[in-house]
Amino acid sequence: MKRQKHLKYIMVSILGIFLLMASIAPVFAQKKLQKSPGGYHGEDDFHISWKRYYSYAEWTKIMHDIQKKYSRLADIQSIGKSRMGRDQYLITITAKSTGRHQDKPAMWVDGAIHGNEINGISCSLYLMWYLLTRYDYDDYVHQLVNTCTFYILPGLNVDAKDSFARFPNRPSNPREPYRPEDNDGDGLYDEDQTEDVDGDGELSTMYIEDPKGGYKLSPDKRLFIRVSDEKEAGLRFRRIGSEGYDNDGDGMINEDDIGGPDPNRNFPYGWSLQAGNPYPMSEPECRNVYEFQLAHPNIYASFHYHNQGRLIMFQAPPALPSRNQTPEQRQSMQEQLQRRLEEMRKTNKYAQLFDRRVAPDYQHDMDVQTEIATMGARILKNYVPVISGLNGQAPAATYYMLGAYSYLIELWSTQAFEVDEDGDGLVSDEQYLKWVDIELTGEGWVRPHKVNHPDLGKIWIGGTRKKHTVRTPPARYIEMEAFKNAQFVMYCASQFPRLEIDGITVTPATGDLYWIEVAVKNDRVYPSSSDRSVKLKRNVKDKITINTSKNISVVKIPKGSTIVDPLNMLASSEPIAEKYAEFRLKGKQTLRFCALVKMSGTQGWVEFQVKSQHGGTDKKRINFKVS
Ligand SMILES: [Ca+2]
Ligand SMILES: [Ca+2]
Ligand SMILES: [Ca+2]
Ligand SMILES: [Ca+2]
Ligand SMILES: [Zn+2]
Repeated sequence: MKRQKHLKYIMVSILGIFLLMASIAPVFAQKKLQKSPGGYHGEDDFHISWKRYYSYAEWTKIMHDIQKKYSRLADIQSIGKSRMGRDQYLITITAKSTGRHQDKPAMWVDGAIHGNEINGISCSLYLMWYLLTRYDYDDYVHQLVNTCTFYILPGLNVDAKDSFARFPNRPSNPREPYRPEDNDGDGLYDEDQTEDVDGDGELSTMYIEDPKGGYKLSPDKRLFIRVSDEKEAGLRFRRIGSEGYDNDGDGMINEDDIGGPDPNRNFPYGWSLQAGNPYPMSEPECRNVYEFQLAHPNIYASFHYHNQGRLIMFQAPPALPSRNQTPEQRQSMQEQLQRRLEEMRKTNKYAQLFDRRVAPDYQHDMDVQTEIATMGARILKNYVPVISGLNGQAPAATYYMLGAYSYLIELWSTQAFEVDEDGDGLVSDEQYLKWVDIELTGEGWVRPHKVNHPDLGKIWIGGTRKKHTVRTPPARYIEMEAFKNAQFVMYCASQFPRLEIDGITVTPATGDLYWIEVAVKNDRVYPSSSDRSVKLKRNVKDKITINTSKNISVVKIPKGSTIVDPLNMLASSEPIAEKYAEFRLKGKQTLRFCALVKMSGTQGWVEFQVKSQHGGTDKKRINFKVS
């Protein structure tokens, strides 16, 4: 064995081998590159205050202004109009100097498909701003914007979100696109909506004094609480409901509010009539998004911002049907999983494992999503990764119909993190008020107060949380959430596939024949195409092409793995029999290819080029001569 190795060494050494690297992307120097983490990174080159929410007119102006300033990196378009005729503006971010946006792997980001979830707009705008302002200063951002495209649609449901931002509203309303619906069946559409009766800018709850009522004021007079002792003396109240008038005089208040079907049940995959009515893609706001995505097969992954609950909801491959498992077997499997996770968390507290068995040809997608979710848990800190559902949701269509990895982020929560001291997952009014007092320094609560109501006479209003505390954070917390989330999106984009020719070796065979071996690697988490896109036949295969000097020809060899190194039977390669071979590279995978070439004369060159729809291109050449 030793002797053979020695022989081989001698044979190779008679060749002078020179590697020439052909650089693909030209290098663009960063004139303002900041090397100190404590230094200025450009954000104030275009100042945006993150200490407030914006109306549609305001945030679309911000988009247009920043695009003008960074026109070499950004373009704006309207992907279509909402039901009420508002433009859905999308900003496309990529360095134009390094290629066209449609030729680079892209991240889709949208916010506020539910109109009340306007912190999703803040997060989308923040990502836009971070990428553009830091491009010249920050090497990481520079590379991302050079090599990827970001399609950012800050406010998807533009009608409802504008109403939510500008007018007094409950934290969870208005939510749906403005398709007229007759909720009370009286033949009129949206004829009795909520109103801010006391004009304080909040939609709170109305109570009326009633000796037989079931509510009383709490000792500190901030809450309406249930009466426990019937005999106890004092004021009693009856609860009426949300602030508003009886606009149509039918004796009911707020019985026919604005808003149609749930837009995040309106997408085609897993759609059902009950939630997504009247038919898939019936809402123009959703259809415009899906049509844009269909027309842009370079979209590799997507983020969809919602609130609330601090969740990283990712699309996973379909679960294998459980084959006649008994409940006991099922439970034992879950316990095993739990034990493995506990073991993993001894060394990484962010480790994740998910209870989903998938078919072998989906395993890589499952592994990739697990790895990404683990990093998400680390970057976002107090967010919990979970597998997302189908049900006509936007991310389900992205993954299952387009083959792009997708993530639904539930932003913010006062529910289990900021306020829930006893950790039972619920927030009592008392716990909430403690948060208001300590961290919001008194803001965030509507105190009960007397009001004259035109229909009801003397009433009380109050005893509720204010709009921007429950589902949309108080303005002071916007940037904290937005920054972490921008980091996670950027991390994912940084893991988009990148194909590289790693090394080329030349080994003499017999006479004028030579084995050329080339390694192609992808050291990113994501594969060159998802398992799902392969299933959908939407993936474009990666391709390796061989070129040679005139005196070198590629010898035809049969397909199938070839052992190029007789000393190492495991070092098998796929032969490039003709001019090219097609393949698919998984995340963190290296594939080897070989070609048998015949050379006349004493010197020549062989060049390899790889081309991948999402993983870019690379080219390397090897010159060799027999000395
Ligand atoms: Ca009606
Ligand atoms: Ca209605
Ligand atoms: Ca009010
Ligand atoms: Ca009414
Ligand atoms: Zn939502």
